[in-house]
Order: sequence, then C-alpha cells, then structure tokens
Amino acid sequence: MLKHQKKVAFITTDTFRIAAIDQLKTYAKILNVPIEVAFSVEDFVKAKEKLSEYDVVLIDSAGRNFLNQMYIDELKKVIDFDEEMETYLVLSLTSKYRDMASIYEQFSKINISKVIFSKKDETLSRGSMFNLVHEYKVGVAYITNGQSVPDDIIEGSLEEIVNSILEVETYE
Ligand SMILES: Nc1nc2c(ncn2[C@@H]2O[C@H](COP(=O)(O)OP(=O)(O)OP(=O)(O)O)[C@@H](O)[C@H]2O)c(=O)[nH]1
Ligand SMILES: [Mg+2]
Repeated sequence: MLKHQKKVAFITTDTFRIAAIDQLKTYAKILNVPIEVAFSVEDFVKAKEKLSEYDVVLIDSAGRNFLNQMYIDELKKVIDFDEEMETYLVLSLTSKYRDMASIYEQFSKINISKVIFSKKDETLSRGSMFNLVHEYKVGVAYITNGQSVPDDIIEGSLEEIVNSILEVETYE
C-alpha cells in the first residue's frame, strides 16, 4: 500500500483469540483500509465478493496448535482455499526444527505457496531456514526480524537467508 499504491483490504477469520479482531481492526484503521470478519465459509465468500475490487486482500487466520490435524481441518471450514489465493505458513525461528517440519507436513492438505520465518532477531540458530527449504523445496516469502511494522519485514531472498545463517551475531 505504501510502496506500490495498491488497494489493500483485510479479511480476518481469527475469531478465537481474545481481542484478535480488535487488534486487526486497529491496524486497518491506522492504514485506512477495510476489514471484514468471517466466522464461516459463507461469511468468507461474501467478504471476498465485497472486496473483489481490491488489488490485494490479506486474510488472517487463528494461530492454533497445528501439530494437531483437527485445527488444520477447522481452517477449511472457514476459508475457501482457491486457485488464486497464495497461502503463507508463518513459522517462528525460535521453534525447534523437528516441530517446524512436522507442522509444515501437517499442512500438506492445504497448498502452502511459501513460508514466512518470524523472530529471526530472537534466536542465534537460523539453520532451520536452510533445512526446511532444502527438505521440502519450499520458497520463503518473508523473514521477520523484529517488532517494527513494516521495517522488520524483509523479503526472503537467497542472499538474505545465506547472510542470516552465516552472520555471527551476539547480543552480549
Ligand atoms: N522480536 C520479534 N517479535 C515478533 C516478530 N514477529 C512477531 N513478533 C511479535 O510476536 C507477537 C505475536 O505476533 P502476532 O503477529 O500476533 O502472531 P500470530 O502468529 O498472529 O499469533 P496468533 O494469531 O495468536 O497465533 C507480537 O508481540 C509481535 O510483535 C519478530 O520477527 N521478532
Ligand atoms: Mg494472529
């Protein structure tokens, strides 16, 4: 929106976490973009039609324990995953690799376009970025490196990944 003057809108399906809707509504208000809340697939389809004129519609979903397949099935009860949608799975780099890999595998029922690695600044072990990309041949959309939006959201280029892994950084 800021860089490319695109018309942006939000749909949130996170009706689980307390105040999740209010939080995203506040973001929407700051950016002056519309937001629709979807509790069901019917709401979701209606919201999508309502926002069909927008260039980019960002859809948020609730964070759950995705080691449990039940929660992945629940996502499909609210979001109408279709061809034109790109789906990004956000994985925190502070997680253990084994759990990140299991969660990625759990999502095989949903077509994950790319992953986003978050919290690079909160860990000195970044090798899991390479492991995941190498093991599953999945692309990286973004890497997040702190709490400033949008400054700490970095495009997940090959160079960025290599530098993140090789750089020696300490917080002492
Ligand atoms: N230090 C740091 N904090 C981050 C980063 N990304 C997100 N956070 C913080 O982590 C917290 C949770 O971020 P959210 O964006 O709410 O995470 P979420 O995955 O949507 O959470 P749920 O919807 O509850 O699953 C917030 O306080 C963010 O500011 C990051 O790259 N570095
Ligand atoms: Mg969230």
